[in-house]
Amino acid sequence: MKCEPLFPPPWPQPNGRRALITGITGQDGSYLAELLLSKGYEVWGVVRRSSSITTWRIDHLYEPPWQEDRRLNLVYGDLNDASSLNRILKTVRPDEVYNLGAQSHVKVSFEIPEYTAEVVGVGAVRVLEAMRELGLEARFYQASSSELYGGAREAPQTETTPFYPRSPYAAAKAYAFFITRNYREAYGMFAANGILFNHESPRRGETFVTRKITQAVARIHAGHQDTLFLGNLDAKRDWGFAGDYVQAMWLMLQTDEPDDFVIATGETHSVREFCELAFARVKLPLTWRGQGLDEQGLGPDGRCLVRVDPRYFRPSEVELLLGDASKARTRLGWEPTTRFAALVEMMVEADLKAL
Ligand code: NAP
Ligand code: G4F
Repeated sequence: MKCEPLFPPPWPQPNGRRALITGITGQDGSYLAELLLSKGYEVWGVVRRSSSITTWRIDHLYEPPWQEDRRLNLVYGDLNDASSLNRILKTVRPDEVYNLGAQSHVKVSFEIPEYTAEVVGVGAVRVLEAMRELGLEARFYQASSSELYGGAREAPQTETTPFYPRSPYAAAKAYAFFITRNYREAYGMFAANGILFNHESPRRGETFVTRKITQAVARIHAGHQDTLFLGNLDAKRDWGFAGDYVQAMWLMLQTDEPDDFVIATGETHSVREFCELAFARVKLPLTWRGQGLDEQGLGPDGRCLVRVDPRYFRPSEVELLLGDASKARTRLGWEPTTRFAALVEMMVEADLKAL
């Protein structure tokens, strides 16, 4: 799939600042790289070795290594390999480090909990410790998550809502959150946590529920697929647009004092509502029939378009996430620009176009 740039070139004159991004090949890494390039940064991205090429989200930003004035550089490294992180930080000496790399799929984390803990939890301290040992004065951003709230008793969730992780992924993110705060308090490092609620885009991984739905809608509309199989239709999420959320990451590293911020839209919707809006976009309004595992989403001609498959249920589910980003609004001047209906439309349109 080809990415439509959100912050297109030409890049402005260099601003003399250098940023390092782990997870640059992911959804957020690609938008953040674009944003930083559009602000004049020299951007370095950590890429892990894979048997197939994983750079499709940043291919439109690629500059060959022989281009002398190139602004985007990729280096091999891995959050599971402290020596690679040490070497990269020592040679790049960035001003800002964005730690976005992760095994970021909650359901998969139940299947590979130890690996998830290594990459998501220990990976963060590997970066922080390498920065400390090198005496780097770089500012550090940790990609914390609303999954930390998991089974929280209050909604909306704010920076003071107690954490209640409900998956190996969330437990690992809790370690990363607290170690980031600890390095700030213990060593005076500029280390900030962005507690980001779900954010989506046409670049979202295909196994996250929003993209799975919009891709299926496009395929069903084109006659390439019959039915979409989903898990819990009633889970509710506060879904925003990734392009807005990377702006918040950058803003967090431009403050006078490091702090932790919730980033969210303040609206919550169910998976079911996401489906309804996405199918309606291609003139296939859904009617729900049946209960539980037998529930079906029927199209206007009675065809079964959505079914429930228990394989997509999680051993422990997060039923409701809803964020209150008042602190970010007041202190960072951050506001989301894209609301739920516009997000669904953007994603369906992109998947229709990509077919
Ligand atoms: P994503 O699309 O899954 O991207 C994850 C990135 O991490 C990819 O570049 C991946 O590389 C890289 N990665 C995986 N394992 C690694 C390892 N061992 N060493 C180095 N890099 C590794 O995730 P995203 O949606 O962009 O999210 C970015 C970050 O924000 C993640 O930490 C995620 O947990 C967190 N977060 C996301 C959301 C959200 O709604 N999107 C909300 C809150 C927090 P490959 O391309 O090689 O797989
Ligand atoms: O799209 P999801 O897989 O995202 P989830 O679990 O909320 O995690 C995402 O957001 C977190 C921030 O809160 C990030 F930290 C994390 O890295 C990731 O980006 O699932 C959303 C909801 C869940 O309740 C899930 O049970 O959708 C429900 N769902 C229903 N059917 C499904 C499906 N999820 C997936 N992936 N696939 C389904 O078929």
